[in-house]
Amino acid sequence: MALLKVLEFPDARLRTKASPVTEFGPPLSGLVRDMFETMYAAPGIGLAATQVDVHQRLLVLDVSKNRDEPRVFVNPQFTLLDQECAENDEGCLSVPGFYESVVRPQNISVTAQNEHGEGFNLEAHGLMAVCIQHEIDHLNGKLFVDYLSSLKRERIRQKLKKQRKLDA
Ligand code: QAP
Ligand code: CO
Repeated sequence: MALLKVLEFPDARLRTKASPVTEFGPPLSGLVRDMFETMYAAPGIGLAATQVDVHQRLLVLDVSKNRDEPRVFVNPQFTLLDQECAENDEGCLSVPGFYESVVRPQNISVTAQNEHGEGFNLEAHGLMAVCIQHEIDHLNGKLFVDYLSSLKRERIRQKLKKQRKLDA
């Protein structure tokens, strides 16, 4: 098991569009295990492969209260079930320390594969729907700060830069 290094905004690698996963097997399972370990340690509710500098279409999440419902989505796609949107505070392991309100659809249908390559379909609502969309955005090179005003985004960029200087 290993904790993976998480890329931080504004790292250009977070802008990479990930490629479909085509190889299922031990290397993928090892990556999934390490991504869960990294997510639970943070602690976080979701992590996309892009964030650990692996540019493949894979994400893990666990939005359960007891942290005992790990879910893996390989090559995920979603459609809206209706037009209902709501505002939620979002954070991101790649934007540590910052939480901002983002408006997103609340009801989606998701198709994906599990880590063995078997297809599945599920409906997601509320936080689970928000988290899946946030993580799929990562696979497309998009961050939640992109939904904020440029003023807010630049302030976050400056504060993270200062914080990293203090940490160094
Ligand atoms: C995405 O994000 C998400 O700032 C997952 O210092 C979050 O798990 C979707 C984290 C909220 C919807 C709502 C953030 C950990 C974890 C931090 C996360 C931090 C440590 C973020
Ligand atoms: Co994120």
